[in-house]
Amino acid sequence: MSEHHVYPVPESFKDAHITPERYEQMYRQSIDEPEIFFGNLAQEFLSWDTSWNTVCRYDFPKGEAEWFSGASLNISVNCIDRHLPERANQTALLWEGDDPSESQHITYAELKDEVSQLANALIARGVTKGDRVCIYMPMIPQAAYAMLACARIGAVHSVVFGGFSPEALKDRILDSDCQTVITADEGLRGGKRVPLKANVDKALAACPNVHTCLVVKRTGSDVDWSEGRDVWYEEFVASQSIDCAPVSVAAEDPLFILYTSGSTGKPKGVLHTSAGYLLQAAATFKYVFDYRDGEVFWCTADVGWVTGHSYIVYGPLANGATSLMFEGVPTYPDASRCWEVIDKHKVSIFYTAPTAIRALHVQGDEPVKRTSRASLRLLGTVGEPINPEAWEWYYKVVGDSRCPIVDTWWQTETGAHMITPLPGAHALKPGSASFPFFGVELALLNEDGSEIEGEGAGYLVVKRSWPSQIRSVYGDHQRLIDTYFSTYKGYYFTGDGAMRDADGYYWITGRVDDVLNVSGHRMGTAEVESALVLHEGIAEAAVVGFPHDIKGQGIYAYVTPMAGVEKSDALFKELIDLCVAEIGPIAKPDIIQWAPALPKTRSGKIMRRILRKIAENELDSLGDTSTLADPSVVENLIQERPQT
Ligand code: 6R9
Repeated sequence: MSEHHVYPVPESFKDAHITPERYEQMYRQSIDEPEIFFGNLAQEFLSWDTSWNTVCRYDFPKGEAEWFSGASLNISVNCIDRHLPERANQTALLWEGDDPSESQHITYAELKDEVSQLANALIARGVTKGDRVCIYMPMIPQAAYAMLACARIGAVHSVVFGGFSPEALKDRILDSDCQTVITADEGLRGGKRVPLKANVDKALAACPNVHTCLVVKRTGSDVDWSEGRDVWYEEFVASQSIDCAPVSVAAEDPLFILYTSGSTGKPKGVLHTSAGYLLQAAATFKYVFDYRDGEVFWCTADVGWVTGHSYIVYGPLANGATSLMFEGVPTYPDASRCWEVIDKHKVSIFYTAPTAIRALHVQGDEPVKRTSRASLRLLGTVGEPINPEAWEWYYKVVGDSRCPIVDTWWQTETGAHMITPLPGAHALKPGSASFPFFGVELALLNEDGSEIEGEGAGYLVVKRSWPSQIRSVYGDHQRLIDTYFSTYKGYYFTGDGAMRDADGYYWITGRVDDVLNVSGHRMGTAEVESALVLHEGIAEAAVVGFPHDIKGQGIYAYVTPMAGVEKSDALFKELIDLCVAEIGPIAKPDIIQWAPALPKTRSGKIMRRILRKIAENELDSLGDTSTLADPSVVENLIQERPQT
């Protein structure tokens, strides 16, 4: 957390949407007079069918929050139709294929037709308001059409990242009882094919309620076909009318479910509703990225994550922006790809994850410097803390010391940005997410729940509701209360630790629970452990994170085989395969250490703190080991630690 450099607001941002004075004034009003502030914001950013009775009502201990209740609107109208008078021929989605020779411009007028036809196709298959639709797609325009088509008819989408395994997909389809799935024959990433339809087939073997599977032809490869259930997207959608009357929904009707990992149990279906979510996605998009009419905005996330929801689809489109959607990976065909795409499409704003920046940084400056990047005006990061070295490289080499970097802290549960610099308002400190967005009231708590004033470090909590707040855990409201509103009564608990410096800047230090952040992907240690112990030769497993140069965090698994089971290379491989099969390739352990036993307290609790220290190779600071049932277990693990 070096505080050596502070980068003032550059001259080119002196006329930004939000200046320092405006930030102070707007932030103060958002806290002192939230009804007025958010009422005005809602008028400015969204188009409504009917107006609200109350701006906000919430009760944290009950896990309740309502924004703009009484009002109604349609999310697809807000993202498409209302822009048509002035933007029919403007590019809404700019798609860049995995293969650099492929790209496509979809105008707002075309987007309306595509979305309406797909919405009619869904209606023809019996999908109605409130039904859940699973979207398991590569990064192609149809993924965005699918989300917006659901929104048009009031159906609830559940996008599942295309890198998840059939097993993980099945769990998610069943948990939210999706009866319709939209997918593609295969995906294409970095020149490799991803067997999406085959994965869906495996998942659906255990999902008898799914009556429809719409399949986009992406690669044209052979796929298995279930007559009656499977429908080719192109044929069926093309035969539909391009007119589909949008269904007006209540502000608090659900818009989507998105599964995310927590410290315990299976992933949770985070439920977001309509108006509040769209309002914060839209307002943060405009203010945080200082978006100007006509600019090309590029967020490299996958639509399978919340970042793709809020900053590829909903935030940009609600603002009538041009949003670039990229099918591939930053290193294919080579490490220049991102910068070439920026030049090709004249991208003004580029938003990516620290893990991608680190992966490109190790390739050196040349792949960057051989491109111009003259169109770039602003850079952003999201997903994990960014180390100051990566920040400086991003700033100096990628941005030519010209573009501010917005380091945006937020979560699947928060729906949109919560802590971030505003590029026209705040001097930047590398590694700091800086200040709360409008309406976000933060606190840092001590272990005992008391608030820390001024400078200090503690648990990061939010003190009041914000529009894009998680509304429930799908099918299990009690889990919402237990996870977020019970640890510290009266607060939303983020699961992150943070530090506040003397100037009031926030520095996120990372998760304080058993959640890993591997290349910006959230994963519960418990999920990986459950996968490992599925193996009949394994008695017990404990998983922790360790610092990884590129991924931020790597997965370190301590595995105890059953007595008599050989610790072979074959077993090692079977365990890796199990993690891939149960969760997906992102869950592959980086290190597996055979552990004759795990360090436990006398009451039998695994002492993860010690396992974390061994994984981090911080053997001198194991801390208090006096409660260990058998200290020799730790000695053994240290001696047998694989060299990393
Ligand atoms: C948007 C997203 C949320 C967790 C969050 C925190 C970490 C996200 C960060 C950051 C430091 C940032 N995180 N942004 N940590 N600085 N700018 O990533 O959502 O996948 O739910 O992850 O990611 O630990 O709690 P999600």
